[in-house]
Amino acid sequence: MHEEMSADLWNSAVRVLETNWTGHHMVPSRRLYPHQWSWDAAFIAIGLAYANPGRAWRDLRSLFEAQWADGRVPHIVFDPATAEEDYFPGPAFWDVPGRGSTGIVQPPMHAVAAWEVYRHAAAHGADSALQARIELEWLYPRLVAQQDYLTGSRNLGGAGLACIVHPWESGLDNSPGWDAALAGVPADPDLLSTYRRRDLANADAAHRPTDLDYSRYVGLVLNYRAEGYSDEGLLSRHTFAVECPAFNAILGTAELALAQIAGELGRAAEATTHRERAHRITAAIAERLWDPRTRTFHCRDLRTDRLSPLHCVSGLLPLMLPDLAADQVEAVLGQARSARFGLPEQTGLPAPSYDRTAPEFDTLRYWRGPVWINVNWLLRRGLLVHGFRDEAEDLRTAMVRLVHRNGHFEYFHPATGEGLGAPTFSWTAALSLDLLA
Ligand code: 2M8
Repeated sequence: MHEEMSADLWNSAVRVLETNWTGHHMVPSRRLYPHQWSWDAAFIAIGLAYANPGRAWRDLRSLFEAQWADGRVPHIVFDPATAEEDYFPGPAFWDVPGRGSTGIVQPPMHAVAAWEVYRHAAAHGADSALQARIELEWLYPRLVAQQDYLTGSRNLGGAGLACIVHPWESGLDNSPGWDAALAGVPADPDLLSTYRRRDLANADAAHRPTDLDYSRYVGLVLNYRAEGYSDEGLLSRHTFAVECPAFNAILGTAELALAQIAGELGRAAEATTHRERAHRITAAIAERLWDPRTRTFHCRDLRTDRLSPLHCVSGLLPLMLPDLAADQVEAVLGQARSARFGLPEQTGLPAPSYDRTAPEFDTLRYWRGPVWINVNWLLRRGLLVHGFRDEAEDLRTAMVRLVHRNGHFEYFHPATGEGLGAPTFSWTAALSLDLLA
């Protein structure tokens, strides 16, 4: 990689993160997403670990200060300085007591992020190392509570996996993986006429979820909200309940990061417990989300107890788990290399969010085809975990080249590489720093 190209990309990434810093947290992008998002904060911290660890800790703290008493970390922390009409659905719609957050979650990337920021702290000097220790001590019990919520209250299927109760919880909002489960969610076309979709003021409608999707998204929130976001008996009164392979692979990876953190903090017994929990999560993913016919992972709809037959990039992410059985590792690698996802050796581009060969593949519409840097960063991590160094390096180079050529966009056209969505997007910038380091 040319030094000049690396320096350009590094500098532009730092500028994006400067622009999106509010003084107390990072926004994903200024106009489209004017609040703080949960898993964005984790990816952002991973990049800030190189450029500004103080801000990484500040951002994680802002998020965890909004953690609920039951351990859930909300998917959005609302900025009181932002007007209600600047994002839909905003705080009045969610109607959470205290009104500072939503009531749903996102993938628990934060233990991984905290460990990454901690691990790099000493490179910034003794004060940074000292601060990192204090922040890690502060975060550790909160990260444990987050995991306990997900493996406890959200273990709706009873097998030890976390169940998501809204597509927004996956982070892969309109992924085709949810289509079958969403078909069972009542869509009230009149519901949306009472609200205004703010996203369409800042993005092309063809690149976003449809109105039909949004009417279901809104209906699901209203249903969860009606019982104060309680998970008690949720399966019998909620129309969307899914076990996602990506969410649960991150859940298992988080336990492994917690084991490292606990070890560092001198809590050896707890470290052992976290490793055992990671092992159990891996076993449950292998048991419940693996389809021997397609030889890959799929999401399970708990309401029908069926696996989705579709191939989403989420099905590749259990590769992050070191205990995954060798035949499953080989099969997932085969999927990643196949025409469906075509690792860079075939396309020169990172993996798309959805199967290129499927009829629903849509080059523009958000999580239904475009390339996203965060999931490719996770996929690369999986490749490294299992020793596929050449593939991991090709993927890293493809990501760096894509962002350097096209800018720090939210997502990218999976054939041309053209940037789509928000143009100065925080996690694209932050992860670029990690990929360059
Ligand atoms: C997208 O989701 C939000 C809703 O949470 C939206 O569409 O308004 C997703 O890409 C999600 O993964 C991401 O965390 C969020 C902010 O970047 O935007």
